[in-house]
Amino acid sequence: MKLPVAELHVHLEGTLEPEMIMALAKKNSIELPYASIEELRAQYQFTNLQSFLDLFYANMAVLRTAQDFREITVAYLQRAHDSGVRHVELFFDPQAHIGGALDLREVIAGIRAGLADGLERWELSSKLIACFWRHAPASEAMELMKVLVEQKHDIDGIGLDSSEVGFPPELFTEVFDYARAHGLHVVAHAGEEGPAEYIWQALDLLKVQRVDHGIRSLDDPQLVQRLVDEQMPLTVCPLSNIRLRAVDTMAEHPLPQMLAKGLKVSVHSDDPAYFGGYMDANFDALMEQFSFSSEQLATLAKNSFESSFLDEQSKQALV
Ligand code: ES4
Ligand code: ZN
Repeated sequence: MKLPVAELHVHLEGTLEPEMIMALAKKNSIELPYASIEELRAQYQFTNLQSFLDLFYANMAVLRTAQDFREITVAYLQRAHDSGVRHVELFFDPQAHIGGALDLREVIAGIRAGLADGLERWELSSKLIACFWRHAPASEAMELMKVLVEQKHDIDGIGLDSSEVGFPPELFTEVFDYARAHGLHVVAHAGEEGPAEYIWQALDLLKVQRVDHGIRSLDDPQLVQRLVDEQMPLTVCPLSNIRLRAVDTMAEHPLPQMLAKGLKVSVHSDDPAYFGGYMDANFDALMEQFSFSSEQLATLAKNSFESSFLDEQSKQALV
């Protein structure tokens, strides 16, 4: 199903399709432990977030040049456009790409060139959000944060992702203070596998403008009340939740409950090449299970635009 929406929770590296991984490995002379696409695809069975992240980080090592980043960005935007997406706020993981021959500036320039291509070809507007790894030390994030700000890299905001349990948001308070002081937008993954307490921390300590996932908020009625009162955006990723076993089956997915409680939820694809599809596939799976009314669909679409970092005028043009 194709609904005009804003995609606010998609990781660029999670759009790397198996065919692209094999082709980039060949081009960049990188040895992968899989002999064929079928062997690679056979790895896509996840038991939790970490089992996915292990494969995800290994595969993204095939990205080696600015042109690689440009090409995968354009390939994703083409697919997003085909699935109804009108505006994208794209995540990427800087820590995955630096330390080798490639400079952070080149990575960002490659992605930005791809985003410019998307605007020109499909009128698809975009923002770029650099995510820090919560499994890495906050000191490393802080160093990188200063580079991002000092060199005035073309970044619209920062996020926090990777392994959640055991890495509470509070560890990154200083990094987020610094980012906000420099006018960057701030979001964080919280309450995907981790407890409601991590969502409280993301709100109170990181002072985020959106919570990525946030499904575990339902464990805490006081938190739900706060999120409803503040109309805090929650970017929910249904296929991701099922494939990572954060939710057992689509029938048990909390999205209908979240909508009914008045939470500001919208639907997103997270790592579409790994979790069974893009925006359209997420809506297909939801519709098959819940047969949302046109009113519910309109709310989800409206929430996606309103939760974006577009200026008011651009939002109104898209809603
Ligand atoms: C991610 Cl599904 C998910 N959760 C946390 N971090 C991530 N990075 C890429 N996908
Ligand atoms: Zn995510």
